[in-house]
This record gives sequence, structure tokens and C-alpha cells, in this order.
Amino acid sequence: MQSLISHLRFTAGRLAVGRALVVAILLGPVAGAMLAFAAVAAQEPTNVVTIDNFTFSPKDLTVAVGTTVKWVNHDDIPHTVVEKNTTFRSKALDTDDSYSFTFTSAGSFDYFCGLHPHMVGKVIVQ
Ligand SMILES: [Cu+2]
Repeated sequence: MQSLISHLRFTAGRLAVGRALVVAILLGPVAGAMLAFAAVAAQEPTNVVTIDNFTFSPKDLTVAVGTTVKWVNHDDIPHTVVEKNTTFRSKALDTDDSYSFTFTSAGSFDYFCGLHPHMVGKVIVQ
């Protein structure tokens, strides 16, 4: 009788280990994918500013240090992106062209379109 009980305990223990293994195997790829996604997201934060109808949107954007900001021109005429102290300056962007800049230090960066200086925007890096 004693040996039957210990046999049952042993079997239950093996089942528990087996279940844990199955769960680990099933969750492994999911957890791995989530970790990989988080790693990519942490590595390459990108924020997009669109240019539509002579307007930068969002006009003011706040990002963390290390963030890459991408401007995309949706107008059918060219625009540029020029920081007022020329910290960054794009070439003329044709329709659907984009320009990216990575902000490596904190600060407030006012920019405008070199072709239409009334078009203004700001990136706040903190
Ligand atoms: Cu413009």
C-alpha cells in the first residue's frame, strides 16, 4: 500500500512537470515574440510628423532623447524641414518623400519649411 501511494505521488509529480513543460513550450514563442517586439520598440522609437496642406502635424511633438522623428510630405508640392539653428535640415521632399532625424540630446527644436517659412513646428526632446 505504501509503495502504491509513493508510486502515485511520483506519477503526479511527473505529470506536473510535464504540464509545466508543455505550458513553457507553448508560451515560449509568444513570450519570445513579445520580448523581441519590446526590444525593437525600445531600440528604434520613431515618431512621424506628416505634412498635409502646408501644415506640420502634430505641430508640437514631445519625444524622449534617442527618438527618431520622421517627416513625411503628403502634399503634391515640395517642402523642406529646417531647424532654426540648422541642427537638422532636409533636402526638398517631393510627394511621399520622408526625412528622418534622431534627437540625441534634450532641448526644444523649432523648425520651419525653407520654401514656405510660415509653416512651423516644434520638437521637444526630454
Ligand atoms: Cu513647404
